[in-house]
Amino acid sequence: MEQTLSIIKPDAVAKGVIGKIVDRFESNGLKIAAMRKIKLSREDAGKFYEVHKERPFFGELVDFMTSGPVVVMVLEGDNAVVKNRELMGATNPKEAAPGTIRADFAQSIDANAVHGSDSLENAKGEIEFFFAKRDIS
Ligand code: DGI
Repeated sequence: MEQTLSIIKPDAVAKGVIGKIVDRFESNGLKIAAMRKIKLSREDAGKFYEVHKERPFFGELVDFMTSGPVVVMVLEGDNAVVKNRELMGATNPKEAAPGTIRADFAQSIDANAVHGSDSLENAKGEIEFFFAKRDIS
């Protein structure tokens, strides 16, 4: 059984599709093991996306991720990291396969509805960034 971190980003929270996105996970064998709605500080967002610090879009990414509340979740299930990435679709919603979360709910490459850990190792660190052991069940 694997765990991965998912974030419903500010665009999707503002559109009122938290429930629809959570349904995609639950309907596809991913259990919600932890869940919290929060507003990221600029410091949080910068730390979370530290790997992208040198990229030209880093400033926009921090602006966007702090533009409104997000929902952070731990998803649990067989092959959870890859399964979540498949359900999300490609980073750019214009390239995301039909029926994926980003194809159905995202507008643009930055306002792209969801985040998901891209490896088991990163999932561990990202889960620890937001949740204590006792928050996860
Ligand atoms: O793991 P992903 O979210 O699919 O993609 P990633 O880790 O390559 O990038 C993290 C986020 O950074 C992505 O969800 C949106 C943003 N981003 C990535 N590439 C670009 C970008 N934002 C802009 N404005 N332009 C980009 O080329």
